[in-house]
Amino acid sequence: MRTRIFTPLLLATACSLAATAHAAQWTMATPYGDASFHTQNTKQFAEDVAEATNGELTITVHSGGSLVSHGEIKPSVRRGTIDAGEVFLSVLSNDDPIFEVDTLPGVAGSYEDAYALWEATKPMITELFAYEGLVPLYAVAWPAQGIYTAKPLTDPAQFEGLRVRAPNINTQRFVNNLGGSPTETEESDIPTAFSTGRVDAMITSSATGNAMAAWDYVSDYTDANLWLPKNIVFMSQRSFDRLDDATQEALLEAAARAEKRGWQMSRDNNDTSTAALIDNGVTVSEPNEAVADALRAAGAELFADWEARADDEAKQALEAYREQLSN
Ligand code: PCA
Repeated sequence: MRTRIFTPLLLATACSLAATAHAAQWTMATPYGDASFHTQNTKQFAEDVAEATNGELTITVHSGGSLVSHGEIKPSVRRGTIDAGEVFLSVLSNDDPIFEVDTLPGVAGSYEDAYALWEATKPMITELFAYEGLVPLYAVAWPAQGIYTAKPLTDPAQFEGLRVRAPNINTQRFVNNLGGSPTETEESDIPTAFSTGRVDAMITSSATGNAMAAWDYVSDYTDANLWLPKNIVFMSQRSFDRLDDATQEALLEAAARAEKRGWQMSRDNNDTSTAALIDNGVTVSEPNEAVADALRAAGAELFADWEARADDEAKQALEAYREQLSN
């Protein structure tokens, strides 16, 4: 019986099966839709990987939460149900306050500073991911966060009772500090939240305001430059370990390129999105002094709250970032 296996035909079949089994096909999920520059960057990353590995690794990106909901993306990669994922980093804040250090006002208010903050906190974030069998691939900032309202925001008293959509817990705390009433809503649910009257205002970027056609439900964007929060793209260590050395190398190299490209896309998108908001009739302005003071006070409270929860390692990472800035 055994000799039969070595007939030429069977041998050929076995070889082609081995070749097929060798090529890896990964599944990846992101909560953000195709209108988001993050998703465009991630899809480009997947294309780059396929090209650089000659198809040895193909990554199918399921966007807009179509495969896995935002909250389930990290657990799914951890369990191995999917190989890779993208999330808004600060939604992981329940695991550790370091994940929301990029949603604190007064820490990093420019792309340069936001990138330096990423570099300073990356070792700790990588270590925390490693405990869960996960490996960060790249992270990219959103444009700075501001406030969308249905009338000009001229007086901090307008925050009183205002129902404000926020993308994470920290932003909800910030809204509370301002006297508003926050609700956490996924980006893709923003239009429904407004059309059903669940929210009056939202905190997000020019990019999301543009992608979600903010002009359909608000009139004003106060470009408050609150903070530049990031998305993080990561993979399962187990999936990575199954790849051969050359494929691993090509994947990491494509990730480095995606990070670089993504930060540039974010800057460019901020310009085009701000222009699109204006073109569609949204009034874009900077906060007046009274509003800026209120935002500063709410931010100081938010920061004190973070400091009370963060451990020494997180505070040291923030310190390292600050030292780097002063050099
Ligand atoms: N857009 C995403 C996250 C931050 C941003 O600018 C959102 O609002 O959900």
